Amino acid sequence: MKNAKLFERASSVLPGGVNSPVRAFKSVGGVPVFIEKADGCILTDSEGNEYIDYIGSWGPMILGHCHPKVVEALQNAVRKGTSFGTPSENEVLLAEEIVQRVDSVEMVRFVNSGTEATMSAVRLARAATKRDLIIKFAGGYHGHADSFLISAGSGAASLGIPDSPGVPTGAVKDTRIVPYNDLEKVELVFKEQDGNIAGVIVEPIAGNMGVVPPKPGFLMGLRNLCDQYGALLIFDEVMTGFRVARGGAQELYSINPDLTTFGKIIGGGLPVGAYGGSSELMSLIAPAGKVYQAGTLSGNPLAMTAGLVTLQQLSRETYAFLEKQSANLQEKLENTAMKSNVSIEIQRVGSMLTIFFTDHEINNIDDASKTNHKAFAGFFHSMLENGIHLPPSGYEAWFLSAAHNDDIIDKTVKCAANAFSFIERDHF
Ligand code: KE4
Repeated sequence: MKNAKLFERASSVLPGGVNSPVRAFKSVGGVPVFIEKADGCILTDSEGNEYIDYIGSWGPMILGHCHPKVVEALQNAVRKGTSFGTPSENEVLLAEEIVQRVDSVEMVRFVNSGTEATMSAVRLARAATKRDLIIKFAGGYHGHADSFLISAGSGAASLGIPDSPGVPTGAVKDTRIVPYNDLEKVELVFKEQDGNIAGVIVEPIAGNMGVVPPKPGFLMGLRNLCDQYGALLIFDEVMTGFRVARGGAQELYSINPDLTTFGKIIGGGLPVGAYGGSSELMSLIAPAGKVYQAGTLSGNPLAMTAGLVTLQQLSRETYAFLEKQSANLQEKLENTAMKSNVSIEIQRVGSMLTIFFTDHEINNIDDASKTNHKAFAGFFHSMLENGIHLPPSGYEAWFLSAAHNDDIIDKTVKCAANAFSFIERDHF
């Protein structure tokens, strides 16, 4: 009952009872649970119920919650102060850690969210090229800055409001939308707008329409078109950065973008975003250059500490473990669904995956929107009742952590077997 009472109180002081729309369970129905604490891959709600966590705070908790080294480092850091508004050593150390891992990045600027990172990267691309137009992909989600809120994914897609009221036409007149994985349409826009495109912003692996990997040649095609027409390629790696490989999606696909945005994992659960690229490009950013961007809490010492220790724990062995566990989960879920005659398509890259209730491959937001979201909602609640907390939307990615061991995977699959037979029996 406490969850319901908390949600009732929350709903009178917070819009929709939450601080981010997707958390409100709108697309799956029901009352969200209020999490009181977490450890490893286990969440505990306000009523003491435990859940295996596949939200992972939407990506940051790749090590699992309360990793001892992160907790210890934060405890030491907090005793030295929470924010100075001055340079501090850990922001240098974290920047060096990112630069060392991502070949295309020589310099970074820290901000406080993925949204700030993407809006700043787009401003920089426009300043560097002296052009205005940006290409984004339908179902791509780059945060809630005005110019991105058309055909947006994630919570916007979940709520069926990919275009938001309050966004003036002027803010989106310079944004062109193209279907994900459709290189021909991108080339068409470049031809039509020759010399006016400042950049292309893309999730190198889409994670906000559910997980939709790039088709072979798609990312290289974008790289070549940007080179041909003098535009900048911006990889939005807020989700994929340090998630799918030690150097992110750009390491996985061996593509060097001009700019990269980061978030989530680099904060280890505290609010951080970042954008980076060549020293030449980044030196256009104030105070080195004239492109203005600022932030009271940018480079916050606690967030830098949590991010630094998290990245330092992410060894190649950790990524190998995450790949093994995630592949094992995928295979067992596919076999279990088959036994229940439920058609699913699991799309996965590394330790991020989505179950689509459909019988074919998903390549863009249109495909994703035609999958059976009612079945997902039924599956979601059956899993939640059995102690598995999935992301509350069929347009989101599940995230595994280093704490998802074999017993956790087996318990997940066992609960999924019940959930699939519930779906099959009730013919969602
Ligand atoms: P934030 O402003 O939420 O830190 O980051 C925005 C963002 C930018 N780029 C990508 C690729 C992202 O996935 C995100 C945010 N991701 C969503 C989850 N799909 C955040 C969850 C939420 O909105 O509550």
